[in-house]
Amino acid sequence: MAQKLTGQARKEALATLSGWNEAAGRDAISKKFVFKDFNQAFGFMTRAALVAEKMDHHPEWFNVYKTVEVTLSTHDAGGLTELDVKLAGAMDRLAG
Ligand code: H2B
Repeated sequence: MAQKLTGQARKEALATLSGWNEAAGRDAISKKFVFKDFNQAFGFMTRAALVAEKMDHHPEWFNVYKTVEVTLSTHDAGGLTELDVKLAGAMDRLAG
């Protein structure tokens, strides 16, 4: 099972991402994606869902019109792991 990211490894992993913040009150990262319209937002969610399913690692997310708020944490590990950082990077690439 993936191990929780701590210390220097955590610092280095988070440094590879941009626009992601450590969530308040829990061991997770979050980012608010804002698209041009609902089509773009939902297209992103569709593509991200396919990546997530392939990884067997799934986002918590909330969509309103053209915004998608994403929170990533590894439930099985009870916190942030390399899987979350990997999925965050993939989402950034999909969002362009
Ligand atoms: N997604 C996330 N974010 N965290 C998990 O711990 C997790 C998951 N576990 N997707 C997976 C599914 C697990 O429940 C299945 C059985 O592999």
